[in-house]
Amino acid sequence: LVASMEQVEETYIMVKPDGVQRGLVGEIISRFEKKGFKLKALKLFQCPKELAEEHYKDLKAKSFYPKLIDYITSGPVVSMAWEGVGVVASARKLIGSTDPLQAEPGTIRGDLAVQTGSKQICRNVIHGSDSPDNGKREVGMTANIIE
Ligand code: RTP
Repeated sequence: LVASMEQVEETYIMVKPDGVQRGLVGEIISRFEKKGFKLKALKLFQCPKELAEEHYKDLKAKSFYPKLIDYITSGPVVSMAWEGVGVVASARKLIGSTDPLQAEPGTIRGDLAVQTGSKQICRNVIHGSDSPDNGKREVGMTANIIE
């Protein structure tokens, strides 16, 4: 376990449309920079439906999937590749729990997001890869689709 934490990894971080619209991009970048991770790539773009579907293909069977695709394609996102030792797990800790109401203070979701309504898809400001393999996959996928 200790050995795997010492790997230099890459993670895919995406500021979701609510985060971009609310002007949280600078704050989010600042948190990753201050932690000591290295920014490798960054792009603002409107996520095409096909990329959103590919990105969230594992969630296709979920009841919230159609709303999730609508949410992610509803406005520009900022996609980033961040590099560092143990960056995948560390980024998930910096981001906090999926539900902003459950996310601890001090985390990005805990500090910067609330739930907007009981019937709303969870608008939680940011995405971070959940494994080193998915980090590579998601960074590569975005690089291939956007120039
Ligand atoms: P992410 O992949 O975006 O970092 O999020 P996660 O691992 O924390 O959560 P996941 O279960 O993979 O869900 C992906 C995104 O779908 C939205 N969601 N809404 N019941 C709901 O309203 C609901 N459940 C999931 C969130 O935006 C979540 O981040």
